[in-house]
Amino acid sequence: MPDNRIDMMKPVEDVFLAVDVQYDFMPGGALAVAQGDEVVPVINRLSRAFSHVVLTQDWHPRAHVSFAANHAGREPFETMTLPYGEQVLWPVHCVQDTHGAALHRDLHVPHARLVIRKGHHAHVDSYSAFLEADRATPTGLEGYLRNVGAKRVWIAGLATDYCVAWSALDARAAGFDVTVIEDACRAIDLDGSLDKAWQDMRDAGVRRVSSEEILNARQTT
Ligand code: VGL
Ligand code: ZN
Repeated sequence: MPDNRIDMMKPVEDVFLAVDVQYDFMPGGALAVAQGDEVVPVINRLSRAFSHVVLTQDWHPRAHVSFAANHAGREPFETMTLPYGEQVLWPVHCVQDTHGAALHRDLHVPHARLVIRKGHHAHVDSYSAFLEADRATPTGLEGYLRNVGAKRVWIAGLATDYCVAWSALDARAAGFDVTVIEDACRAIDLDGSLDKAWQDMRDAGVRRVSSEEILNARQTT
């Protein structure tokens, strides 16, 4: 007899989160990350090893509080105290609906199911894909991941020491098992930020692996 039941699909326990693979973080972009473009083919390969992929996109209004240009007399890469804490002031980057905010055209993840856009509130930044920099406003990603049955979150992208690290720390705080894939990330490295990020991630129990370890273990090319 044919089985006509509509079953719930198996929950997806492993989710690959590819962070901010956008033109403004590529060489020549407004907030260029050295060798940022080198992560694209690695992320494409990794994506094929996961049935569930989520992408993030830094997505700021032009009047965003994180832009040095929006503070008289301030220069990019200075820090400033804002109501929610210390904020690095960045060059204008990833402005909503501009080329710089677009995902790299060579990023091929046709099966990505969700794109989380973050940093869209003019007065709050959001390095993390989970919680904005006020440390109070959720993006919704935690609820989404829980809802689909995720247990382990695998993270790669740009930049290691900002959006990747903050996302990894918040994913841990939310109770997920978290792994950062080092060679599928590149860093900004401002005043020791990269060393600090790895230290914080290690202290929080974030695992650090190479893409080769995953691709070998998951038998995918
Ligand atoms: C990022 C700085 C400002 C990132 C985003 O994607 O790591 N860094 N906005
Ligand atoms: Zn940003």
